[in-house]
Amino acid sequence: MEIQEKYEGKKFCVATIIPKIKPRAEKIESFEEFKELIKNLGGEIVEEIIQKRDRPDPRFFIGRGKAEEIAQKNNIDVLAIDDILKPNQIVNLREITKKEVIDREYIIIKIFAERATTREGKLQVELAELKYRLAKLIGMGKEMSQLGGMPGTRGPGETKTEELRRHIFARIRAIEKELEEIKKTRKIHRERRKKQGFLTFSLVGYTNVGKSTILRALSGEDVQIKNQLFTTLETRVGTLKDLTNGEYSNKKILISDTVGFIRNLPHSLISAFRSTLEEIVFSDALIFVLDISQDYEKQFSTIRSVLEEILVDEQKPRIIVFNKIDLVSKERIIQAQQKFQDAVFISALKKTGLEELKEKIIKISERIWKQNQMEKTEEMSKSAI
Ligand SMILES: Nc1nc2c(ncn2[C@@H]2O[C@H](COP(=O)(O)OP(=O)(O)OP(=O)(O)O)[C@@H](O)[C@H]2O)c(=O)[nH]1
Ligand SMILES: [Mg+2]
Repeated sequence: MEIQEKYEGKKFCVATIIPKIKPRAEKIESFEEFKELIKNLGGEIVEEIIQKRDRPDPRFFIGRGKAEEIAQKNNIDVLAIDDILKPNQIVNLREITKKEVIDREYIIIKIFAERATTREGKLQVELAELKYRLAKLIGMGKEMSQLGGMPGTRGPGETKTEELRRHIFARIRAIEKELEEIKKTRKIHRERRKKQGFLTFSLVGYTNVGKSTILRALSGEDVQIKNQLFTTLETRVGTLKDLTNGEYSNKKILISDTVGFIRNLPHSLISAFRSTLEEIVFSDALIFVLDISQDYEKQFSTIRSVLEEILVDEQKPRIIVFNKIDLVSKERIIQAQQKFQDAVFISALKKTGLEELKEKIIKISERIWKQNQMEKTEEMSKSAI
């Protein structure tokens, strides 16, 4: 597939479709976010298309007419569609527009690719990209074979894609093997921590809501904090510290920070990042972080759907934290308080509300330790009988 590796300075036409009758806010918000993602990649948006149609065109997504219009424009390098395109739609759009054509999934994979720094992160991104390419190739194989040969026979196109497919499969297997090794080491560490009575609280939330800032504020860990999407792609763990004197408040409470979420996080990325996301699955409790200055209801539902997808136990204790309260009015805080009555309201940047958060963490920890102790005693008495 002829996909350019870098988008820095490239000129983008961004496009989406919205239903004719009842334009849905969700689509528009997603589109705004999509543009943000492209800017994060260094792309320049020169054209926006919001096409009113109830369903995507099966062959050209935005419709043949629009595609032909784009073909006429010389100032566009890339056509980016805020949705997941079918392989045949990519082929058709590319043919008609003569531009590079990419979708939401690929844009997110590319951002991850730019941000990955660790060996594990890089491998996971490569895996996601290969899975993406494979999915598009499977559809394209059919397209190409129809183009290249008689129905039912192997056309030259198919032979070529077959070769590529085999190559991709081999690389996927090699990466999965290496990731499996990393996963094993991680498992050993996790089990050791558990045996020693450590508890882990996982920060979960949308990207850029301030998870790493909270980790730094609570543990003093020197983690990367940036006003951009997907700064953190790996897992970092810190020990809960006393906020006034920097001493450990309890050496056995760990806070873990990991990759952030986004609406419609591609399945290829969720499955590739499974080993990183596993830290959430195996943690003892969760800290949901919501940015109060943004659409927090959407963030909340995104967290829930990702957790569901990675099979996190719904019964796991959780604390809901609203961050960035320094950016909003009192009214907005009161409104959120009414909806989420047990939530904690903080500003990790200004360091307000952190004591309350810490107290909640300690309270939940004591409850879990007590429960674990009871289970242990029960087991011991059972084995004594
Ligand atoms: N105003 C304000 N800004 C904050 C607060 N907490 C974090 N930020 C800013 O929000 C941006 C993102 O912070 P991070 O801690 O990197 O966010 P994150 O959730 O770890 O983001 P990813 O790693 O990209 O998923 C940074 O510019 C922070 O300085 C806060 O309480 N108030
Ligand atoms: Mg982060």
